[in-house]
Amino acid sequence: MGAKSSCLLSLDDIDECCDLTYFNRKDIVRLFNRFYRINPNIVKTDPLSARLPAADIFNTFNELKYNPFQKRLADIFSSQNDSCFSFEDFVDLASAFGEKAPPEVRAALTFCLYDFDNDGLLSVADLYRFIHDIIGGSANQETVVQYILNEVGMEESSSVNESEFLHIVDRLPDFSRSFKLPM
Ligand SMILES: [Ca+2]
Repeated sequence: MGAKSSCLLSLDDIDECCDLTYFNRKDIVRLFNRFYRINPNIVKTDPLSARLPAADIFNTFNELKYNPFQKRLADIFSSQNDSCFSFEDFVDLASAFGEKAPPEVRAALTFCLYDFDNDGLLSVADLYRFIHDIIGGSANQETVVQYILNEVGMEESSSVNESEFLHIVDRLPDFSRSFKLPM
């Protein structure tokens, strides 16, 4: 059944996905097959618009299963804000974190992940939220926050906007190698 799932997308559908992402036709078909296999009965009713719980997708993909940002990813990429992904939502996520995405695209997405209160600024409050939600409560929060502030040259009272953040990660040699999610 899964082997035939790519027939559910028209060539126009596939090309549209290619136009909107960093994927080629082969990538789109491969990702669709993986998406389809999560719940064939639902996906075949409306291949492009059917929505699957983000949690089901995260649990199916080893690349996402242990990602500490699952909730943030669901918040950012669920186009209906319902913690579910259509195939297009899922492809948007895979593309933005994919190996073919330019580093500045991944950096912008990373900024969104860290901006927990979605106010367009990375603030000390976001850093505390990051440590609490992602690293875990056992960390010495103030020490970690101070370390990060020192590393990025931020004052305790200041915040960083997206372009400043992009400038910061541009100086991090490991950034373009890390923060990838090849699927
Ligand atoms: Ca913020």
